[in-house]
Amino acid sequence: MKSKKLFERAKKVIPGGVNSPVRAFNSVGGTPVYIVSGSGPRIKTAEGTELVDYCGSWGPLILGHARKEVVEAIQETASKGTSFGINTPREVEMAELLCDLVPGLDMIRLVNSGTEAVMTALRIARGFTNRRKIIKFEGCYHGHTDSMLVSAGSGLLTGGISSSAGVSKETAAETFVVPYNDLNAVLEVFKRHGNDIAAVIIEPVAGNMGLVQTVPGFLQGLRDITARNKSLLIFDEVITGFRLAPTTYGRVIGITPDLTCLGKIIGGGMPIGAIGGKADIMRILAPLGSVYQAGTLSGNPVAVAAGLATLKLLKKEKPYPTIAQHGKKLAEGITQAARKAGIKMFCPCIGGMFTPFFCDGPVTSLADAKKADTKTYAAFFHGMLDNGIYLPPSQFEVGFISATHTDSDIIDFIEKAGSVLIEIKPKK
Ligand code: KE4
Repeated sequence: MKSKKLFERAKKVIPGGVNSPVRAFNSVGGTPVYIVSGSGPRIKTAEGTELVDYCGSWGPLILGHARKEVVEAIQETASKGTSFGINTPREVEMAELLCDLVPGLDMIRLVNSGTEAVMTALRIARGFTNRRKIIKFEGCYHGHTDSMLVSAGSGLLTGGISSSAGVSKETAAETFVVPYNDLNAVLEVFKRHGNDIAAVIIEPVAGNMGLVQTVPGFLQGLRDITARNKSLLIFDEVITGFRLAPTTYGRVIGITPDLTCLGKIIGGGMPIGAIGGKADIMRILAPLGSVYQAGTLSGNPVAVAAGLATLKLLKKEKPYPTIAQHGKKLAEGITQAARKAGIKMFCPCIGGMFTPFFCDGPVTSLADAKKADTKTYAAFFHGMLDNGIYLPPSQFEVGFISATHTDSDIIDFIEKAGSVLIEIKPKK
């Protein structure tokens, strides 16, 4: 009841009652939940119900909710002032640590969100190459900067059309949207527009159409094509940065982009983003260079303290193998349960990221992902919620396992999924 009343009140003073659209539960129906606290893998609703959380604030909480050392770093820092708008020693430490953990990253600029990091990366690319066009991939989400709110145009070689009111068609026309994993499509666009392509931006593991991985050779292909055409390759690692290893995914697979966007985990749950890359490119940023970028709270000491505590713990504890094992066990377990229930499911996983697509696999593009039965996902979401498990409220997002989820949590998830899948199977 409390969540219902809170949502009614919220809708009077916040558009759609939410501060970010996906929280409104429009994809799964029902009343959005309101959370009052979290600890480890668990969250508590306004009604006092405890849920095991597999959304993890959309990725930042790889160490679980309210990790003691992160909270203490926030408290200790905030007690000495929350913001100065003046340089602080911790910003230097954070930039040095990120450049140390991500070889190929010579310089970093801290901002306040993933969107800001992407917006800055695109402006750097355009300023550095003196070109205008960008290539992005269908199904990838890079935050809400205008030139990324674009969907595929009528033809591969025509620029995009805006996917949001308020984005001008001229802006949209400068972004080409091609299918994920389709190198030929990228080559086609470069053949026609190569000398005006400033950058190609991609999520190296896609997390915004559900979990979709690249096919072998695809990312190296992008690296080669962009290098040949003197365009920049941008890896949007807002999700994948420090998710699969105490570094970037690019480092893990040995492909160095020209620019990397970071966020989520590097802030330990506090607002943060970062853009980093090779020194000769990054030096174009003001006050050194001609590309302007600024921010009142950029490098905020409290956010940086939370991020530093998180990164140091990840470097020390390296929870990744256990998280990956749990991801594999969960994905295999629910796939088997779906088979037993006679429901189509393809559940890819990498590290602690997973998406139960309610369709046959493989899913290598947005077109594939759209074959998933979103109604069945919605029923699964609510069935699991009724059983005390919180999943992302959309078929086209990614579930996250943290370092605090235990083996018994995973076994419990699989058992509950088994009974929910039987319950929701459409009766003949
Ligand atoms: P933020 O501006 O939300 O910090 O980051 C934007 C962003 C950039 N790049 C990637 C790959 C992202 O996934 C995101 C944001 N992710 C979504 C969920 N997949 C945030 C949740 C929301 O929008 O409410």
